Amino acid sequence: MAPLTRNRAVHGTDAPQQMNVDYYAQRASDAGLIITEASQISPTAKGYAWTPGIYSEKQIAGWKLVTDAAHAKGGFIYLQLWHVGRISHPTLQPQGALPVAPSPIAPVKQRTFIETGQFAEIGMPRALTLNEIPQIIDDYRQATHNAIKAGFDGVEIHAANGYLIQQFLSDHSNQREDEYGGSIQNRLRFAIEVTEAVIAEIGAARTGIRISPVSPANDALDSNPTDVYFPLIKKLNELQLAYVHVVEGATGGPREFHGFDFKALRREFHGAWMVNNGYDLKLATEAVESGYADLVAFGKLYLANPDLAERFKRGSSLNKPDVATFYGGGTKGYTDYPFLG
Ligand code: 8OZ
Repeated sequence: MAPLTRNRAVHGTDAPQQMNVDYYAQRASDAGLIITEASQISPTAKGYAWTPGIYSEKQIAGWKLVTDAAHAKGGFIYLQLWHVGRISHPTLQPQGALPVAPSPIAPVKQRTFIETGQFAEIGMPRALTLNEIPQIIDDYRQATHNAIKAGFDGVEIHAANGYLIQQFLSDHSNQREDEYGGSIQNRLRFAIEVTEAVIAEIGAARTGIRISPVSPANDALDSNPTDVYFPLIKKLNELQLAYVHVVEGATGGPREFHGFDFKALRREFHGAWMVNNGYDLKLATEAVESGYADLVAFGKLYLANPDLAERFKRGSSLNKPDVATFYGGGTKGYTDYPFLG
């Protein structure tokens, strides 16, 4: 099950609550591995209303209920670690501050969803100073520590979809002149240091990372993704991760992208390769049987089908995801999708 933002944590504390426990428990005996929705590693890491955090005791306690329920069903569950960087809004930030980013560059025509229940334009972020970066890396380490306390089997680093780590990777959003910007090696530095910090807490065998090399999501597409992602994969080989998780194409959109060779990128990596974006049973079976992918993550199909794998096995029809209930709200469109009889 792929990570899916659902905006249903407790308002005010961003702690998981009973309906979140029920939602994950419904899917835990069916999915081989659940990757949770993205969860902010600190208050500044938040970019949307009611997303869960993994930095406070209340949040850890809420997640512990989720992992206990998933494990009781025989499931495995990884937490996705998230810092949104510039994809936020002052009303979501401590003291109404500006969101932080590698460089003071606003994403073009991007909106976020704030706690009034409305969409808001994303503005200019504040560039992180060089001496603030170690604290953010330590926030990833602490969040990993918290995830272990909360009973997770592992963590996935969210380096995709135009959030902070991809903002450092991309020449479009990173125009720093210090050791975190400029050359490819410098733009990879933040991603690698975060990954090393996470591994130091939980071990490489329980650490995955998600990337989206060609996704225009949140306006962080690099001008030459091949130049960035092949060296990144080479570096990741040295770290012996549990897996690399790749969003192919535009997140939630077309899989086609001219001039980027995902098959070659896969061959570059020596470990387990997880793919995502628009997979159905046929495409997934081909990806695995051809030896291209080791794992396939399903997002919207799992959202709407708590027993997706069972439906695949039986060749059953699938429930349709209801877009109107994706982000925010209660149990409607969340824990009420029917199971097979
Ligand atoms: C949809 C809405 C809000 C956030 C991502 C975490 O794209 C997200 C996200 C998706 O990775």
